[in-house]
Amino acid sequence: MSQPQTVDLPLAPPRRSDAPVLAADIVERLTYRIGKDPRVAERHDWLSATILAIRDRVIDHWMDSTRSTYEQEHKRVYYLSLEFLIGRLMRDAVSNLGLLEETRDALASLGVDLDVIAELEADAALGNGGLGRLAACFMEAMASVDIPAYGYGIRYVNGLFRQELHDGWQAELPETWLADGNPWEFPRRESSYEVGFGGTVDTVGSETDGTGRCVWRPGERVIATAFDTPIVGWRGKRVNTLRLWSARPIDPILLDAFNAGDHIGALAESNRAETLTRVLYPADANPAGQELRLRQEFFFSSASLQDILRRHLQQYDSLTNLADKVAIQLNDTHPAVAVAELVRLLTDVHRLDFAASWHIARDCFGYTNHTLLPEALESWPIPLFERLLPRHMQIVYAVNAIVLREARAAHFDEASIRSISLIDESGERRVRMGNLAFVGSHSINGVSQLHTDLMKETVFANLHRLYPDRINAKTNGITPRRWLMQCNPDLFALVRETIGDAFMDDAAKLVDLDRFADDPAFVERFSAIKRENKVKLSNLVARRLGIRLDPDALFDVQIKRIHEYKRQMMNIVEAVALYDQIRSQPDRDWVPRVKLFAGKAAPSYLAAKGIIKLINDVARVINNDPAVRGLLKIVFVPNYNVSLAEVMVPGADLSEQISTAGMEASGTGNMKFALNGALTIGTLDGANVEIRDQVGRENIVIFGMTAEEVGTRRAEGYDPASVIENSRELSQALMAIESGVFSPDDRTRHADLIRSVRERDWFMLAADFDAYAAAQRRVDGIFADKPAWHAKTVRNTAHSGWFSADRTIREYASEIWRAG
Ligand code: B1H
Repeated sequence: MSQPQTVDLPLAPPRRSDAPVLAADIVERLTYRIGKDPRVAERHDWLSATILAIRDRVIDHWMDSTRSTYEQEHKRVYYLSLEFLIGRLMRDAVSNLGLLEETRDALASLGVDLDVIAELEADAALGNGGLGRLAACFMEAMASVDIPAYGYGIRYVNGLFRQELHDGWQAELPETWLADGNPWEFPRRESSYEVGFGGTVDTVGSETDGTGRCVWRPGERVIATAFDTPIVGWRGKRVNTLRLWSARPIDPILLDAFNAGDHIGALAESNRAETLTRVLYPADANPAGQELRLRQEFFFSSASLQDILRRHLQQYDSLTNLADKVAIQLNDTHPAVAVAELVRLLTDVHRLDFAASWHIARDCFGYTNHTLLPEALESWPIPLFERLLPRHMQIVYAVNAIVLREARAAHFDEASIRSISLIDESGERRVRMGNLAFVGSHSINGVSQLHTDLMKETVFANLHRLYPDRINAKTNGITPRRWLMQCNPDLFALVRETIGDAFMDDAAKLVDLDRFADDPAFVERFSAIKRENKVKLSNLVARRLGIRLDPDALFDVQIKRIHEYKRQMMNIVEAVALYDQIRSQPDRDWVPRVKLFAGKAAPSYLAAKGIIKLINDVARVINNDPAVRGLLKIVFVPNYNVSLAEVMVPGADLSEQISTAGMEASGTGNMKFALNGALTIGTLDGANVEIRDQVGRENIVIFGMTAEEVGTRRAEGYDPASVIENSRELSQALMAIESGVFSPDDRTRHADLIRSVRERDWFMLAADFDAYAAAQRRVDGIFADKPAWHAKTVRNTAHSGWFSADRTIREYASEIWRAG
């Protein structure tokens, strides 16, 4: 698209977009592109036709953006991520183009409801959780702050599995988002690259006269083909490209084998290639460690780098200025092998010398770390790495030699040197991808201030000592377009009416709402909108689960991946304790509460799946106990995804952010809730700390141990049994669960889960339990005092502007990428 033009071809004239023109365009697309008579068109036909009409408007801006980057020789940013959790795109595109009203009116004139057809769009779930959603928010924010950027990832045919509940247990079903076609993607046959695996490394030329170099001869090759999706920035200012790679075989079918009767063998190579980009690994925060995963990582890293170098060479004809024009951000270590691949491409293919290649690579790369959980740090067994990527193995060793030499020169002791090494020699020898990403990058960032501080003290302590200027904090952000404007249009309209339009381009201006927090007329409207959003959420729950909710109850929401460190278990145990109290003290003025949960468990994570079943078991008993008189309801909404979050976040009163301090790197759901006027109940973990700083301590409910206290407590030898003994509420709740009160059909079902709390309690549920329960009663107290509650919710919205991804992206751009 950025080809220099030799003949002056005419450009398409700009398009009008008032409602009548849009309506005519939609009918035109419906007729000639979809091939449907408007009189018999179904709702999904109208959706496709609408997307096509909108898409044309997107394309106009897309081409302008690409052309201007080229002409002005701007630096390009490349965001490499194995996950992009984008969700639906139509409302995003329409709204960012400023065509929401026009499109709504156009469709209405055709007898079609925009909100109804919007629900039919597939939810693209090419990610697991926060890391993937962050990549999606960043794509939209980079376009919004006018940074020329490309996202690179994999076009998984099957994204994250669909979750069903079968008798309260999670069941995983394939997600087929591409089944009805994908109108947003453009296949780019011309952008195809070979990616190799295995084989041998030869040396050609002569070592002595300097012509010697390595040539990797892969034993296996596949083709990576690009599929582009345009990402529209706010006000259509810029449209960037999300380029996802799909694998296909070099020979689709081995005809000789087929003709000889080997019909399966003839397709083996083809199946092998297609398997590469078939499914997203569903493990969040603990890597799969399988060969196919390493193949996926290399496949998309190599294709992306070949594409980056081709684009750069075509424009600048030289690679020596690569780092001036290219910034590559590694989204965690999943693309860390790109460090070795770039060095290989520069030396072996483009014939730069090794030292120059190494410096260029480091100047191009930045690495974002998203977790400190030891089990989540990627490393690959040397035999596997060497077999699949023999040349990269050599490069890793060569780089390691440089790093270790620098450490020795700095007088590091042997233990420090061992921890810095790219090779873990403590057991089976492995390549440490975190260390590779670190040494291959000029910037290494954490995703909140606390997480960054902990990075410096823990996993990267010695690398930080050797390279003290590299680690920096970039607190995550969320796009306020999707997470306020689009998901909460009534609140958005109220804010706009109240403080004007400035916050639409600068979310920090939301602070102007602060002075309305005690204005009764404003507060009444603000809370009426919250109630309306709770009604919408209740309707969804009634439709999907047949459970009726009281929209005046406190909606207490925990939605995120199911993980022991996130402590959904602490939440459900607290529900059991509350249930016990409601039954024993029926006459207290209990605040009616609905505890809503949603989230997926990694299919192989048995403890997490046990927690889902526990929640559902507890829900069944509590929801059906007449003694509770509706004062407490428990709901697990199945198949959590971006679209469900868009309903649950605006409908929440209370946001549960209760991870064991030091374990949640940032969290981003926490920001979405605060922006939509929910109060946080949370530990001082990840970005909760910064949420407290922004909204003020009076407007958030913090409880429990700090990260430091967790560390000390563990070091001292933590004994959960004695803690449990000293808490009557906790003991009783644990005993009830373990004795089968909630699982009469299988009384010992939850025994293992409870035993792990009693015996080890690595996530310190017991240590924080009483503080958590007390914090919940504080929440009840505030909720009962309506003016106080509402003032706090307004202040949460008013002070959440800093968590706009635009702010985060500007920090990356100025401090890491030097772009834009
Ligand atoms: C986060 C992951 C993650 N951290 C491995 N790490 C994966 C690790 O498939 N894998 O192998 C997938 C995902 N995800 C999350 O990133 C953090 O837990 C959140 O705290 C953080 O907000 C989010 C975005 O930075």
